[in-house]
Amino acid sequence: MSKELSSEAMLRRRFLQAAGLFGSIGLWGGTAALGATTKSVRLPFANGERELTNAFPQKGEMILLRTRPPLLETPFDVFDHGVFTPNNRFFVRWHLPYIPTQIDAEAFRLTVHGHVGKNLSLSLHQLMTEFEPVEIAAVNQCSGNSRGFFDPRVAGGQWANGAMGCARWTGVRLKDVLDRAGVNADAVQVRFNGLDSGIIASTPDFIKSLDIDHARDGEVMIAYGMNGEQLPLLNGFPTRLIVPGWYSTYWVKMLNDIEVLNKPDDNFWMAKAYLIPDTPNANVKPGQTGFHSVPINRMVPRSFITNLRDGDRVLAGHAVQVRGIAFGGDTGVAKVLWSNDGGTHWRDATLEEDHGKYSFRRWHAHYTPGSRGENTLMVKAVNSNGVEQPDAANWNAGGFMRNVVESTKITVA
Ligand SMILES: Nc1nc2c(c(=O)[nH]1)N[C@H]1C(S)=C(S)[C@@H](COP(=O)(O)O)O[C@H]1N2
Ligand SMILES: [Mo]
Repeated sequence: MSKELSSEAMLRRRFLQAAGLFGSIGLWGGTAALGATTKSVRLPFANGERELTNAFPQKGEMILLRTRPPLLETPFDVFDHGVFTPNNRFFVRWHLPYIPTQIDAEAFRLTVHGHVGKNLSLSLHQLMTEFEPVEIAAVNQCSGNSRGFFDPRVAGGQWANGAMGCARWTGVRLKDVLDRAGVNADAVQVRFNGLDSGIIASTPDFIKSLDIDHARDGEVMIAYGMNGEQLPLLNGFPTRLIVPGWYSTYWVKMLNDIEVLNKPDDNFWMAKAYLIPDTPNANVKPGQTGFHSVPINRMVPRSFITNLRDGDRVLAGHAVQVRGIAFGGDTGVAKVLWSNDGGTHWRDATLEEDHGKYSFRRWHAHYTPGSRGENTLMVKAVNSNGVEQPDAANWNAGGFMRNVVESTKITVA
């Protein structure tokens, strides 16, 4: 897990320096983002026209879904360049309009309280020096990634497939921090809150909770580093929760408050929002009622072709490489299958380097297009629990957990 942390002292120095340097960030996109660019893209569904923006701090070119609070999607071609999504192209999603634009890294404190032996108030320096640093490669994916493809359409951010990314997260185990506070025997859940808030007091603060055993599993972590750098402000500087294998609604950003609870959290964001039907693949029929709902939780496998897209042309008889990314969801990728005949025959793709079970995994295959005409390429991941992507898309009113087998329609010329 921490094999890349060859010099822990050096690593800590780097993040501390970064925190000092970038501790306060003044300006960010705000309304300046609108009209700052005329470039646009067309996402592959109705009403998919979007502006491309460069107006947000520490961010390169992103697809603009909304300015305040920001929703920025990663342009899909970014995923063709490597396993790790660069920090400046990593998607951004916030719920509440007030996000601090300046954070004093020296003054910042992470507090731990509630049903614990002793309350903690930890500085960034303490987090980086008093706990063992750990690193994990993990996919951060919005529950509503790909929501724009739902048919019939559903309300919510109309993302294409770019509300996901994979990074190497550096930080400390949540377990170690909880152990220092000393969790009481009656603890049931742990609740996480960040520095963002609603402008009007009636907007419920964005807070999420995990069961106590999950919080203490040694994998859930408090990260201060992302791909070897500090976290971009919009991805949660200075610290965020990492919940490997779970949808990113739990990955609370600008995390400054941890509360140990002795009863299940019934706040809005746990009890009312981010609920999925408790059915296979969170799948129901439009209009269906009477099913049981549960908080969204573990991710499911997905895979994508990243170097060819709908409408691309390839030459008959000329070998091309088909390549892309896959992830297993809450466990590793066991295999990636691909088809060049619309799903009649499937073949194993070659898996590339394994960066750990929660990471993207690159894959490739060699494809020699046969007869001329339209052709449908497909890709399907099977995870190491034997779970494979479904052939038919799921549907639910929240637009959550899409993971249907993807198709790319190309022309053989
Ligand atoms: N503090 C805070 N953390 C948050 C959120 C938020 O609104 N506020 N949104 C969550 C959701 S729903 C998603 S998809 C991820 C997005 O993470 P990113 O912006 O770093 O890509 O942040 C999560 N953490
Ligand atoms: Mo999300």
